[in-house]
Amino acid sequence: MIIIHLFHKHLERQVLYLERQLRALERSFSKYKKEMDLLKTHISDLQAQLKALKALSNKTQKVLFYPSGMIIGEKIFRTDGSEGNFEVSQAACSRSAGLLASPRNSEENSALQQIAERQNKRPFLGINDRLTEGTFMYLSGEAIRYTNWSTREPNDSGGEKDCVEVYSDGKWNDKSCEKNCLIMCEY
Ligand SMILES: [Ca+2]
Ligand SMILES: [Ca+2]
Repeated sequence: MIIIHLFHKHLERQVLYLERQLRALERSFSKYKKEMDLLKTHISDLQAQLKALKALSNKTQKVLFYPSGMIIGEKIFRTDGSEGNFEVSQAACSRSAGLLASPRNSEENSALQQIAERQNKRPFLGINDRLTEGTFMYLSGEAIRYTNWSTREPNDSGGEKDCVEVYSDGKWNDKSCEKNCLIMCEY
């Protein structure tokens, strides 16, 4: 009898203990739920701000750069409409703390093509094979990874085509570095 009584007491204590634990858990849960709701509100506020910033950035881009430039990702392509051979173009870009335009992917190439189209001119790229014939490199000496050659280009016709121009369709052609092209810089 005593044993049963003691066991019953023990069970009661266990139940009380568990009930307390459950209440504590409920309190924590409701605290976390409140914090979670607050976080959700913060996130949607941030999303709204980001959307507004993007809209402003698009507008700024149009005001500042149309028709002479474009922002693509973290890069800006820009031309003042003037022309020059490769050396002149390269010097002009570095005077304005930029580099000759070197598209690294199709999005950049397409942006560059659109700007050139507005000028109705073909730009030089910051790419050439002057060091090793047939191996086109960026001005930094780094091997190019993205290319957009036109059919049967580069052909090095006449053995003197070491610079690269962009046709109006965005395709590339190797061309004499002495010829004049649109000066297009990137920043
Ligand atoms: Ca060549
Ligand atoms: Ca060619």
